[in-house]
Amino acid sequence: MIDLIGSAISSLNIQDCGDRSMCERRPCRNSATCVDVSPTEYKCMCAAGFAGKDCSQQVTICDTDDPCQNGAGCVALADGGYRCNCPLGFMGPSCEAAVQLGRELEFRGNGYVEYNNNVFVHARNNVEEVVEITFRTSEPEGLLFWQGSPSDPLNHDYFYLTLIDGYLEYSYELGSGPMVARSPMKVDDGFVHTARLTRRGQYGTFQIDDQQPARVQSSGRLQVLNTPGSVFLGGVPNLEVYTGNKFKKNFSGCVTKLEIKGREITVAEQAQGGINVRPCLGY
Ligand SMILES: [Ca+2]
Repeated sequence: MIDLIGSAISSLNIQDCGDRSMCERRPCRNSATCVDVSPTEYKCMCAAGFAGKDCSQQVTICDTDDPCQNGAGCVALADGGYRCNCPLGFMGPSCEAAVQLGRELEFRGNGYVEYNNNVFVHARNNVEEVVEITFRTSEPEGLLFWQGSPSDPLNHDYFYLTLIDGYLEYSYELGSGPMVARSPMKVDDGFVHTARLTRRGQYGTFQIDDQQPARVQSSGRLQVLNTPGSVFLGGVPNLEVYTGNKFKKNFSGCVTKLEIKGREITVAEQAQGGINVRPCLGY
């Protein structure tokens, strides 16, 4: 019995590694240095930026220095630096500064505010819905307002307002073909503009400032906007996941007022999340 086990172990040893050292099998990854500790043990001395037994795990400044405060997310940059995604109510390079977010919000193309979808419910299609957004920007591209859930395979409805080539674009999709309307003039001039979007079933209007409202209509026959997802102001957490890459960028500039169905929507009262939003001071 004992002999059988003994010969099994020795034959295993011969097949497995013979008389070569552990390091001769090259177990260390990413240019690490291998050190034989014993005939059956090795140690990898990892190169900078890697960790783990075999140095296969990448580490960044976010792991080593944990530089972001107040629950902020850390993003390692290609140049070795980092960026902190500050939660609502904090700003600064490390999100170290507490701020009060009032009515005027500044976005820098990397943030958004998320509101529960109960701020924009589409219950009946014979009631007019109105969204009014007052803003200023000098950037020709940027998603201002989004509600939709393209990750739901059965439901591609959406409602949005975005800047594209300096123009405003208002669009909604009820399931049978979208309505897409562009502003007659550019609005990326740094001045304050108000967009007034209305919709009743497939019909709507699109008004910029005190101009004549344009009548708009979605194609097909469907009437109901089915958007179970959150309402986003200033952009979304991930343009691919949330919008199917319909847009190039989140919004840069200030939103000074958001009103939905006649009710002012504020961060203090209705926001359920968001990142990288600051009071609109210098913009
Ligand atoms: Ca629909």
